[in-house]
Amino acid sequence: MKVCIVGAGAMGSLFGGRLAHAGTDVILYDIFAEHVDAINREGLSIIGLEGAVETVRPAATGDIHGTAGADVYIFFVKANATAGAASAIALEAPEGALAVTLQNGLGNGDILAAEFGSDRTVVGVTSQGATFLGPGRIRHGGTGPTHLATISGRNDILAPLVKALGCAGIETHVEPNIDDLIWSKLVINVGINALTALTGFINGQLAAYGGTKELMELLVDEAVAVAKARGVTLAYEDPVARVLEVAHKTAQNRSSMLQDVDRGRPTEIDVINGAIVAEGRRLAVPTPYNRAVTLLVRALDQKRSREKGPGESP
Ligand code: KPL
Repeated sequence: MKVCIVGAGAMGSLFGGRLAHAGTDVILYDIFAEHVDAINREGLSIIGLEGAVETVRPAATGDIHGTAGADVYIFFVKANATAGAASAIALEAPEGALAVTLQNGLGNGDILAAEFGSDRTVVGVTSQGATFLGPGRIRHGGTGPTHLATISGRNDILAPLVKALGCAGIETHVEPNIDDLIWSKLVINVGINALTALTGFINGQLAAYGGTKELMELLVDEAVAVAKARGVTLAYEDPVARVLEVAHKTAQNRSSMLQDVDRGRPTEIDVINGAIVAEGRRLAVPTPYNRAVTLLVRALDQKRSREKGPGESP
């Protein structure tokens, strides 16, 4: 089986690196030329959970034609790049190849399904964590299960991918109620990501200050009300307690949204808190706090893109 990772940032490099290490034929695709060059020149260094450094040698490319011929395409690009990447990859992918999203937020599966068809589109959620350290270098920050399902419900076709991921040390399960798990992860991101992006706090600091802790609870309560109106069953009893637990367990993390702000890249606010606002509007559930943080993070995004000016790369 050949796997193409579309978007080889921290998480894409982790999945691609682990798969390559276990003997799967992997190609990492990314537009960050220094990262691609470093991997092809010196390999990909992964600082493991216990601190040991392992260097693996997946092939990497910045050329879209280099992605041709894979059996599985796993998308890890930022949400605002999904549509462009999906339409470009669909031209290279063989008939019958699977398109998998393990990205944050809502809506990526629908974008992939529009290009690849619902039979070939796989949505999922992962509890793995990784941080990008620099070209050719990542840190594996946390581990946990990964769950997958096809949009069409034809989950038998997932067996080879589940096996390959398992062999790579990425515990993976097929989960028919994947929407519940995607929402369960979304609620966590709703409570943590925007607040860290706005304050510059690492995850663990959110609970240490009254203002951020209270706002976290308000954001999560709104998301839970929207999830209930949509008929979602969350994977935990007490959502606020769960978000606080994740913030505690990932205390030293700079959330993915804070890392985007750090690096001057557009954030995923519209598929996280913005998605709660959009779903809330559709289901007549008020979401004023999520709307407020969405507007603030969008303003940060706009400020950064104005400062950067046209034509500058991220
Ligand atoms: O998923 C995450 C992210 O940063 O996007 C959390 C769980 C908040 C960990 O940082």
